[in-house]
Amino acid sequence: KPRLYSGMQPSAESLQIGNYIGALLNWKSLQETHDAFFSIVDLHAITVAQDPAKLRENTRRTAAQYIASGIDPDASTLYVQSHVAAHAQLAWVLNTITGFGEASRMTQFKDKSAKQGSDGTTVGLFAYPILMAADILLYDTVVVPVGEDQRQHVELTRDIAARFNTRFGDTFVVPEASIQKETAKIYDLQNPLSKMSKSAESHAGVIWVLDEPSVTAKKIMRAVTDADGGVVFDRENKPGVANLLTIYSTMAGRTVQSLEDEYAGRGYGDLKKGLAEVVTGTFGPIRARVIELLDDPAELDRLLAVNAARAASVADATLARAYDRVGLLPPR
Ligand code: AQP
Repeated sequence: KPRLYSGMQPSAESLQIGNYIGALLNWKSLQETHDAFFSIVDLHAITVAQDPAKLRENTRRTAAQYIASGIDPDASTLYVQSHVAAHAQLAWVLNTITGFGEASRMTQFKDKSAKQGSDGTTVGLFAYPILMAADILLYDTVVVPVGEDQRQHVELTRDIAARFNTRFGDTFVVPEASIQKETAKIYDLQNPLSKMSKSAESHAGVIWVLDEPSVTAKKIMRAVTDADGGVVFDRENKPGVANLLTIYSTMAGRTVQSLEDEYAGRGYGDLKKGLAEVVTGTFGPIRARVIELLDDPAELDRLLAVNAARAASVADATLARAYDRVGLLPPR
C-alpha cells in the first residue's frame, strides 16, 4: 500500500467541522487503501503560544477525536509528533539546506506572523514548513492529502527532498500533494468569506465537533445567509447559503443538486433545520465516544505509545540514513 502522511494541530479543545470535512472524512476512506500515518502535530502547535496544561489536554482530546471519527489505531499509525524525536532531529538537518529566501516566500508564515505582530513572531513559526517537510519525508511518504492552503508547503517539501537527494545521493522519496477539491473548504457561519478555523476570534460561527447538539443547532439556525431567499448554490453572490449547502452535502453524502431540489421553494429555516439534524446526528455519537475515550486516559496513552513506537521504527531508520548521508559521525 502507498504511504500516506497527514496531521492536525492540537490547538483547541475541539476540532471544528472544517477539520472534520477537510481532513478526517478523507482520512477515514484513505486509510483503507494506504499505509497511513496520522499525527497530532504538537510541535507545530507550539509555533504560536499555547498554555502548557491545555496543550497536554488538547493533545489527548485530538487523539480521541481522530479515533471517534473513524481513524483505526490498529490499521493506521495514529501518534503524537513529539513522541517521535526524529521529527525535530530531521527538521534541523533540513533547516540547513533550506534557503532563507525560499522559506520567506511561504504565504502562511506571512499571514500568521502578521496576526502575531513582530514581537510574537518566532523563528519556530518561520521554520514551520521545514518541520512539516521532515514529518513527510521521515515516512517515505508518497501521498500527502492536504487542503489548497498547504500546497505551497508540500511544494517546498518536494524541493528540499530533491535538493537533498542531488547533493547527498538518493535518500528521500519525493512526495505528491493530493489536494482536496475547493468544495471541501468550509467557511465561518458568521463570516462566510473567511475560512472556519479553530483559532477564530469569535466562536459564534464555528461548529465544534464536541459542542452539545443544542448549541450546534442554534449556531446553524443563526448562520448568516442573504435576503434573496432561494436555496441555490452560488458561491459568489450567496456565500452563506453556498457554505451551508457544502456542509450539508459532504456531511449527508448527497449532491448539492439533490439538496437544491429538495429545498426549492422552501425557506432557509427549513434548510438550516435539515442541516442541523444531519450535523448533530453525526457528531452526537462521536462526542459520546470521545467522552468514553477520555474517561480512560491511561488506555488512550497506552494506545498512543504503541503507535508512536511503530512510527519511530520507520522514522528512525530514515533519520539514520539522512544523518549518515550528511556526514554526521554515528555514536558507538
Ligand atoms: N475551514 C476548513 N475547511 C476545510 N478544511 C479545513 N481544515 C482546516 N480548516 C478547514 C483542514 O483541517 C486540517 C487541520 O489542519 P491544522 O490543525 O494543521 O490547522 P489549520 O489548517 O490551520 O486548521 P485550523 O482549524 O484553522 O487551525 P488553527 O486555527 O489552529 O490554525 C488540515 O488538513 C486543513 O486543510
